[in-house]
Amino acid sequence: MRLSRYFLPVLKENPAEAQIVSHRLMLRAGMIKQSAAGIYSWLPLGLKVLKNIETIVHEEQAKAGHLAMLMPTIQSADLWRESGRYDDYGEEMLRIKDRHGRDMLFTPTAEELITDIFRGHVTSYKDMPLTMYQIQWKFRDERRPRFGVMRGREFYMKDGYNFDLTKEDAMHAYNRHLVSYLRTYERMGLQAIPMRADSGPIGGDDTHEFLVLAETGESEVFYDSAVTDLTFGDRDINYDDKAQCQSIMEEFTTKYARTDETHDEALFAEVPQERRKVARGIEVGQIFYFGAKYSEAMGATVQDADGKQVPVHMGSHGIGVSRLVGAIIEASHDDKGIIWPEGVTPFHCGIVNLKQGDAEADAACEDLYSQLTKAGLEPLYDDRNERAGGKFATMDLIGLPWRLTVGPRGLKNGVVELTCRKTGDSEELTPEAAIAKVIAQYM
Ligand code: P5A
Repeated sequence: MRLSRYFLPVLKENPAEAQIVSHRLMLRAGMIKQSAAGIYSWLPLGLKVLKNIETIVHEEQAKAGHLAMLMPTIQSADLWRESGRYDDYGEEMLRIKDRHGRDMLFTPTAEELITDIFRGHVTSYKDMPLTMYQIQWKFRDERRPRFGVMRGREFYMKDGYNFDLTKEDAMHAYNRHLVSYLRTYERMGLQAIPMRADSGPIGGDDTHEFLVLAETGESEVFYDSAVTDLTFGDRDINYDDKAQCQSIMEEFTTKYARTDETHDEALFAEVPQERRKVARGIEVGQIFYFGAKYSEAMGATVQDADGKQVPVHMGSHGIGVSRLVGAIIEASHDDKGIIWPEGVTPFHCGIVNLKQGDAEADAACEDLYSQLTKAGLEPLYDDRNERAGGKFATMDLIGLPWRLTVGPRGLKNGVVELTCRKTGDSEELTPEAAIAKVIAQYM
């Protein structure tokens, strides 16, 4: 992409309404624009990051054997009356009437709708286990929408639902989700710690939230610092292997890590004092097992091997896809701007032409651009007629991991400059060597 043809409405000043750094940087980098309280348009740069996060979620869900589908955002109130949640959900639910006066709503979550689909089609235990998920917009009329996409009213969520014959199978689904979420967040460059939590309006007793530690996080958390040493890494996982999934789940959840809702001072006191941490975190996901709560209320039963009708065991699992954009920035930025992890960056590399209009510099930039593109990467070429300082400031603000700087002086010596956004380190390399190095980062 050439910056001269892109829509990147960067702001020079810090927007007064933004209280935390991710909100400030998303506005300044031209990623989002507020349209109403807690409701945002995603501008081209922001959308690219959102889609990259979505792709990682889809890929990891596919590996775990979960099936992608899509449900509508507008639902009939009738299903929610069956489960009892139409009245229980309270003011967070946006209620709508259609032209015939029927009660509709904008979906805040989709346990009812998926249960309705399941009961309409699945009648036998032979068609289970089954896990389906979607990535779809949700609406919750939050009392205090704030911090940009972190606590929006409209937000993008991955929501998945498992249907199993037995509690044991459903707990395998729970563990499988926990493992797949660990991998998902790590690919985004994040450490998200599973913590025992409260299930709120979704229901059930077994639930973990995934928290990214950050001072600006809205949740207070209590944990044994040993949990921060755990990483999933590149170990092999067989998602059908119940014992393996369970042992990874135990590895990541046995040490003390809880949100304030479930915090237990007496248990916490058993953690060695130097490892006891109280901090703040951003909730980027949550998994639930709630057994037959919805299947019983809505008559989602199947025939088991003995020919008996039994309600199915269920759980649901969510990832805050749009919130993650903010969470990643909270975890990765400096005073100049965003520092994208390579897994989610909107462009792989920036190209800064120090002397636009200089025949040699222009040709060298075009050549870098076409070679990177041919290699399957997406560079962002700042081809505007602007001061070098302004170009650098924009590149630093939007946070691409690598920057190639091209100018007549370097070209005379046959070199361009390659700069790493994270470390600030620069090196002079031949254009070929610089291209090879950038490509190698994404292999
Ligand atoms: C699980 C999927 C559920 O709704 N039902 C379907 C379950 N869980 S949840 O914890 O309530 O939400 C899942 C994740 O969505 C993100 N999230 C939000 N993101 C931005 N703005 C909001 N107002 C908001 N509310 C929830 C969180 O990351 C949460 O973990």
